[in-house]
Amino acid sequence: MSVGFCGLELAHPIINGSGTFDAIAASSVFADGLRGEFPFSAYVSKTITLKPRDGNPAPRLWESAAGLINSIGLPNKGLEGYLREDLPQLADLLTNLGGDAAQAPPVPLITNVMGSTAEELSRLVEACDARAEITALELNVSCPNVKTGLDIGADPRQLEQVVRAVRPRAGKPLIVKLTPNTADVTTCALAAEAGGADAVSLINTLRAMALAPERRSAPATGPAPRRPWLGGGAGGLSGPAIRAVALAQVAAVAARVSIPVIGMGGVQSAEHACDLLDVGATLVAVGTESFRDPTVGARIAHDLAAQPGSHGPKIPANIPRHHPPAST
Ligand code: RRO
Repeated sequence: MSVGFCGLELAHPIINGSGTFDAIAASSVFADGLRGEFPFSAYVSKTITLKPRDGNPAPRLWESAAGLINSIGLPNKGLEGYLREDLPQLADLLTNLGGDAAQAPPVPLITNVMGSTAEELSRLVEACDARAEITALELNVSCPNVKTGLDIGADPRQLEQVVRAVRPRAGKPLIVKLTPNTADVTTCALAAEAGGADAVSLINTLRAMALAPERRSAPATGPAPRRPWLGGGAGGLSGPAIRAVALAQVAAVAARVSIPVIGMGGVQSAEHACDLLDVGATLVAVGTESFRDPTVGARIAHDLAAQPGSHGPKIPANIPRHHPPAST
């Protein structure tokens, strides 16, 4: 079930979505259990920014119907803190797997970075590229541009410029994690490819919000106001609720780009992973489900390997749109 991806040979196609599996925390909780069977064939770090960040005020999570809305706000130690404190721990964990059994091959580390300008991203990429412990880089482009306020990844022209600027700073594979919160994700994927991305990953969370159940005390006139539940205001929806959206976006992107695609969104089982592989994904990431069951990645990888037949695109490249194009 091994799979080639950007020059790497991975043991199976199941990886984690950035920010959904804390390998350092998991290793202290599960100890040798995690070392015995690491659930993913490559490990994606949470998002790292140039400066340390505290993240958004609580509450940061809301359970919605069949999903989870988060507004975590990128808490992290910043680039220096990551390289000094987290990277040695991650490298030790990912290279010393296998538990009591024979030494398992190292699990490659993909570091996810986010910046609000091409300069910031370039500094992050250059510093991570220089570290031998890191195998590949993922650019999180769901970040507002400081000047325009628009998400870098939502605007194809801006996205292509940013990837083109960052590309020469990385000798390692460069994955662009696309945002689904855009008019046309396929155009954005093609822009990332044109800018020099080696792979794209999708989908990040869908913009969403939840209102606090209780009303504030009523003013003298008019209805009592409601406020957003999440401390950060709006958030991003993940989990089974977005699975069908993810499948449609991954299928649309995989049909157009020539670079590998990492598909994710609401995956809970081998069947869901198989769907993404069958529409053209090379790898599948598991995200929200790992919060419920941190071992789910291993189960999905096993179940997938037990399924007969090889996986890969089995549907026509040109999937009909719901609305056919208007005739001229
Ligand atoms: O940290 C977050 O709030 C966050 C990030 Br960086 C992201 O890419 N996607 C998401 O749902 N939350």
